[in-house]
Amino acid sequence: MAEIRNNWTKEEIAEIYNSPLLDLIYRAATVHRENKDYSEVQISSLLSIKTGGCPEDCAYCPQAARYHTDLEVQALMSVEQVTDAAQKAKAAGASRLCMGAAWREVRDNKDFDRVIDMVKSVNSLDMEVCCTLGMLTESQAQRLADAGLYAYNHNLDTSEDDYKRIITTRSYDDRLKTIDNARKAKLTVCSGGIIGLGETVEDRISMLKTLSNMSKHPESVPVNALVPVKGTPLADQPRVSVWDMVRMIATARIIMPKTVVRLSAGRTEMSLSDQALCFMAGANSIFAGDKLLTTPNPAFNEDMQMFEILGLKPREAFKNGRPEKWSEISAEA
Ligand code: SAM
Ligand code: DTB
Ligand code: SF4
Repeated sequence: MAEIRNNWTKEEIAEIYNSPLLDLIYRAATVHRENKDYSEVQISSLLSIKTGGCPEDCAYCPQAARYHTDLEVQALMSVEQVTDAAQKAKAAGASRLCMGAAWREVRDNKDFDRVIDMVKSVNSLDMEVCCTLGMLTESQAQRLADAGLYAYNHNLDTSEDDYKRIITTRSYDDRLKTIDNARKAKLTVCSGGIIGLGETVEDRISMLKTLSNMSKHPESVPVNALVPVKGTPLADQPRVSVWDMVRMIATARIIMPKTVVRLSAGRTEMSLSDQALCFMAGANSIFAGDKLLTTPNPAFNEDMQMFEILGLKPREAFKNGRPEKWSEISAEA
């Protein structure tokens, strides 16, 4: 079993990231096999519960109100709509539902009361419930936890130094504070980033250092490839190469051996063999369903065919216990 370390240096991470590709994949696959059932892949379904009209200026995001994208703005869904979508996702094999809202932060109002009811409803379906709602105070995190929330997603997106180039309406420290608030409420943490924003390899390494130096590693780390959207400042960014995706995933797997590493946005541009390499390099989660939050994702049937061909199986929900037993849960094994 690999040792869990929270003191990785930039030099060590860079050495791993820049090692010859096949050595890197071999090492990551070895760590994966020592620490995980490598044939199990978690299927998470995404649901945009409130779409567009966001006041933030994240340069990659089609939901920022200030950019002119072809997005249809949608007010907060009803609890019934969410329950219905969750049931469908569960029937299709998803064990986790991640609900996303285009909010800067959570406010203590009727909308948040409704999200609390959504969390209760999805939790009662025996699915792991995840939310990504923007910034959060400790008491809001506690309310979500009390309602049965399993995980909170809050991505770092890039390195601390690069952050100001991508987002000016909040700081890296704001981001870290919210993650800390989720931790204080004993929620599991899902936090990762995006590659293809125009960042350097050093930025990627620095972000991986921040994640792996947290006192507890995030239980999930999503690795997103930028989906360039017309109307956003990053619309013309070239697509990232699959090799960069593989390097990010493999490095995350090696330095955070127990974490669920998610091959997230960008799969529509990847072939089956590209994705197979990512699974080999340690990815053990995907978002399934033909839509991410607002952009396309491979069709569910295609993913099931891919699982069949690669001999992968969906991971069941709550493998490490239910939220009532938080004290007994360490990292997701
Ligand atoms: N508003 C909340 C927030 O920003 O935390 C939650 C929703 S936000 C859309 C969730 C995450 O989606 C972002 O942190 C970012 O990592 C990812 N994301 C957004 N647009 C993307 C894009 N075009 N390509 C890849 N990932 C994207
Ligand atoms: C994550 O890291 N990626 C997901 C989820 N967490 C919330 C979101 C990807 C969004 C891609 C762009 C879109 O569909 O709007
Ligand atoms: Fe808003 Fe989140 Fe999009 Fe940023 S990433 S503009 S906070 S929805």
